[in-house]
Amino acid sequence: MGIVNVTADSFSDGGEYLHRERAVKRGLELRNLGVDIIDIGGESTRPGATRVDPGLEAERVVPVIRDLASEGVVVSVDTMRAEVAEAAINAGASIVNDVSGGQADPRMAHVVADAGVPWILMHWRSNGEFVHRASGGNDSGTRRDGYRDIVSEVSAELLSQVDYAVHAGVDPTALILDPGIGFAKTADENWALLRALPHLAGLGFPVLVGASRKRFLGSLLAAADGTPREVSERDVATAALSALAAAHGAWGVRVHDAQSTLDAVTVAQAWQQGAQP
Ligand code: PMM
Repeated sequence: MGIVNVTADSFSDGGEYLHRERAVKRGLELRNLGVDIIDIGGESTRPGATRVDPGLEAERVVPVIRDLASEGVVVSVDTMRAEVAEAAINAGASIVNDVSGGQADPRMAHVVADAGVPWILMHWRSNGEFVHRASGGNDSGTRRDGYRDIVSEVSAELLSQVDYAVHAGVDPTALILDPGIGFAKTADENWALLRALPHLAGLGFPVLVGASRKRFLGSLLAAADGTPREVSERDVATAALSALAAAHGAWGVRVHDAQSTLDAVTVAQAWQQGAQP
């Protein structure tokens, strides 16, 4: 999954694709490289970001989605709002990527159920609110409380989000789970979840991993004086993580730089098969 944020303030590509033509060009570029799904978002979830008006969010994403879908691109819409998801689906989006996992908007489950599209349920302990903490970096959301056992708690919470979705009429085969790397989680918690990917994949749903350029990679690769690695210098680490995620059961990885991840995933595939894929 390739990321195109049609926002002014996303931590990595904020402002770069705010204009329709540039966003569409980037989406086509990613597709032509071999990316399967282009994820279009119109609202940043970075700490300190202010929520955008729903009308503006839709205005940002809908024209881009319409243009990409008309070129045959498979598009997911990254939104927590049912009205934006609905407009995006009408414009040709075929997947809803909801970082609130259905908690932010009670109407979302119905929109997804009616449209019959796949729904990515991400884990984010944010009490269903869009909470921010101006703490720098890109680890989003206020910690509601700590975790005693991150893997079992995130697994149980994801499964309860599944129950909620299924009760609202969503086809369980349309659900994709995402552990929400960097969303109100510490670096150690992120690594524990990544290490537990085979377990998460064993819950019975496809698993998406979104770790691209995130802060814990910056701190992992910090200079000797503790300065985190620049956001723009985290793609090698992201690609390594993509290869490992692919080898440990991920269904997909959500990334900014497509070429490095495509190469890394191809290596992981060849390794697993013991031959060229
Ligand atoms: N991360 C961000 C935004 N959307 N969606 C999913 N499913 N998983 C993620 O980890 C995720 C997401 C924040 O990163 P960005 O600002 O680079 O888009």
